[in-house]
Amino acid sequence: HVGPSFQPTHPLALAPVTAPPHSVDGFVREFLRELNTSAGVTLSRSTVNDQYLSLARTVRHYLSARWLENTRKIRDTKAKMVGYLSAEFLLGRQLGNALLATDLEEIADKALASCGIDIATLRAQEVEPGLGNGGLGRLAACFIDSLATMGVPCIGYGIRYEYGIFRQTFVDGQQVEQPDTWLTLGSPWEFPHPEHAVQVDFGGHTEKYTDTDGVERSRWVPAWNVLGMPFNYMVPGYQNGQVNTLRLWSAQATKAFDLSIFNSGDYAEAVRAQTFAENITKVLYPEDSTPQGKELRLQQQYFFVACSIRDFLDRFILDGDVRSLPDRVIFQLNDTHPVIAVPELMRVLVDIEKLEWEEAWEITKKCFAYTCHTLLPEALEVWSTELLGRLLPRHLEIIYRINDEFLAEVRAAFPNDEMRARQMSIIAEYPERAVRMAYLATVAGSKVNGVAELHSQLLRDKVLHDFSEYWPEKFTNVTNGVTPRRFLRLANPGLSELITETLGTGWLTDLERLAELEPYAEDAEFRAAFVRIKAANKTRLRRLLEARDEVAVPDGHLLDVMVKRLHEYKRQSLKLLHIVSLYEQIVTGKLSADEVTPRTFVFGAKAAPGYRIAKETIHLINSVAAVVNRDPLVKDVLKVVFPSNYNVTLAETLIPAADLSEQISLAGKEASGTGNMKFALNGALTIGTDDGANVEIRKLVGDDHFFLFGLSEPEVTDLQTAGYRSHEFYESDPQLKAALDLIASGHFSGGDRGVFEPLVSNLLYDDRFMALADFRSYVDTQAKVDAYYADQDAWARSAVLNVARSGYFSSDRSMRDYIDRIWHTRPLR
Ligand code: CBF
Repeated sequence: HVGPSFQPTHPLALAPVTAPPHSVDGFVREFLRELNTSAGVTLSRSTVNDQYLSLARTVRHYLSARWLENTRKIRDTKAKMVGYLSAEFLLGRQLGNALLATDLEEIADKALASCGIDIATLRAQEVEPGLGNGGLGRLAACFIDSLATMGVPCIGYGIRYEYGIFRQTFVDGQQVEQPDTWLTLGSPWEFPHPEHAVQVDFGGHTEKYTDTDGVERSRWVPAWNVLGMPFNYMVPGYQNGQVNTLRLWSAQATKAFDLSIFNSGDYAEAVRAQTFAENITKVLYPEDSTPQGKELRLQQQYFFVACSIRDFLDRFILDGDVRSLPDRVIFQLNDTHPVIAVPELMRVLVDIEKLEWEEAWEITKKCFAYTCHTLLPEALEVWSTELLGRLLPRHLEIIYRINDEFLAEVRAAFPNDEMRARQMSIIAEYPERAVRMAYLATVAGSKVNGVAELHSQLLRDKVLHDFSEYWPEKFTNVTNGVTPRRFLRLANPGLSELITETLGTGWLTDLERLAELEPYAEDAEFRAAFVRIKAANKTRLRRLLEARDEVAVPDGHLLDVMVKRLHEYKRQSLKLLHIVSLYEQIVTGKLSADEVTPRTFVFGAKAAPGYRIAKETIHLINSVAAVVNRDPLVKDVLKVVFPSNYNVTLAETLIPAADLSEQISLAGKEASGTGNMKFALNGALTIGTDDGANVEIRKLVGDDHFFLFGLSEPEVTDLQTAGYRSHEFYESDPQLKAALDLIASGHFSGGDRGVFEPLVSNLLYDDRFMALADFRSYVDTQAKVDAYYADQDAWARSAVLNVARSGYFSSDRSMRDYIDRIWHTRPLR
């Protein structure tokens, strides 16, 4: 840093940074300059990639003036910031969002057209950064978009994975994972800052020593270290001139290259340290709800939070007064992945800043809040003390002390209740000694929130019951939300235009204003316009899938869509049973094709590579699709489409085209869901269980415009307690039996009964997520869907009402709730 005392002599260097002129000519000039100077080519010799990179850099110029100003203001005013700590940020493509945020869409279109370039081709050139698995990572991206739009100072901290979520391909219907090489063609949105690299230590041991004041202290003597190199990304607010920062860390070796070993001829050994270090941020763990990859994953988690805490102190606590930290930041822990930040901050405050333990703990408790995103016990991370102690010995010591003091409190509050103390211990003793990260986060966090009303209730009642009894005021709910900029304005320009024509501007940052559309549900002309837009969105999807996946989506079908990670609890298998059942009934003559509402069933899902049942389900979906799609008996009424590599970019075309949104998880298992919100906002009707945020969607859109089915959460619990035997449902429902028997017969596997036997057995004799118990209710409700869809006008009315009543699900509202209930931060303005 040259620092604030640096006095440049040239007057231009003293003036504020300015953006290029907001005009077509200004844009063309910047664009050509980028082509010539950054890409080093003339327009006539440039490739599409040169043009895309130059376009992105051009848009960046418009943002950076605001960005620099924003960052300066945050520093100068010492505004309290949100430090959003998340191992995942599933950003989606950046170009469209940046053009929208800067209000440059039209100018850029014209500017490029005047250069003979179709901007759509350049937009399509962008490879989305897939730095997240699904809902949790995408939620983080929506949140930072909303905070920037609301002018709230925020810094997102995460990991710059060299390979994001794997690219999914299908070979003979089975998922094959390819590396996601998102950086290969250049990454124009990032600003690397090697000079701000941070050292991160690992391993070794601790030792006791007496400091100069005669105080006995512990210190960490690490065994090895790596460097964390930051890459900054701009996070633009929507047309408000605010730009926040996302800082992602990449691991590098402290000593990358050993020249003497290289000279001795051992080339592999010469770069061993580099390879080892870089592995830390090499890949995103392709897991959605079960921990895996253990040691490397813990390394990743510690790596990014250690970098982030150091970075925050260095960049924002310039006077070195760490006691002011709670006034300057609230670190939001996005699930358990960043929770190791708690002992890390304690270590920094006690070991480095030499604060007393008690004072450090008071500060730490004010600096963190924790969001839990799951209800599945296997998704709550635990780290064995053996591993934690080996990798982070000082942190384990700190965790033990936090736990000892916490349990002393519990014992004092509940004397003679040792059972309770054991249940609440941060350290689990069985099946191995391990640290329960959710408990650590709950003990340290100023607040703990779930992500939908039902989820937060179940957290209080079940997963963290003892804690909520002990600290009722600590627990709160913030229902998730989605950014309307990306998922309505960018994804569905037709509908956005109709809304603006009807309501005027302003609704995009005040989404509750969609309620003003309600009366238009009764307006035949408005409905007709809505239906035309839906049809155009279907055509857009049809063209995309034809070009991208070489699949034909028939015209005039009800478009029934289920897109989300493949997981048993989400129950793609239940939807599949419905399809197989319809098919079976038609081919056996139980049902005439004429009686069936023509439907195209779309799936989009990635399965974690090590998740066998999920991968077999993908295979079965593709196998059913292959048979159904070529059977002349059903060809006009049933079509199954499964485009590979579902991602944010595909979602943006798929969701606006959907008629029916499938949200069919077993009640009590989906924490919230956010896809459910995106569909409703784009005018799809939901068929769903009483789970996650479905509950709130149904409450808001109304029972008449939502197809509810299945067991409720208390009914699920009762059935479990009574003893669930899925086989009995199979035996007692001939339609279900016929569908399962057809799969078991080898009909979809070329006569080979063995291929899907494990899946069928799993459903018949285990069925942990009760697909068979909900089958009857599901297919009966699907029949109601068919009947309702026959009345196109009624359907359109319901669809419009879904849009009008979904304003609550904006991530801007979620951010307001976090601010009011947890963060207490203020906008910069
Ligand atoms: O809260 C965001 C989402 O997070 C998950 O994807 C997760 O990874 N735990 C949940 O499964 C979703 O229900 C939730 O919407």
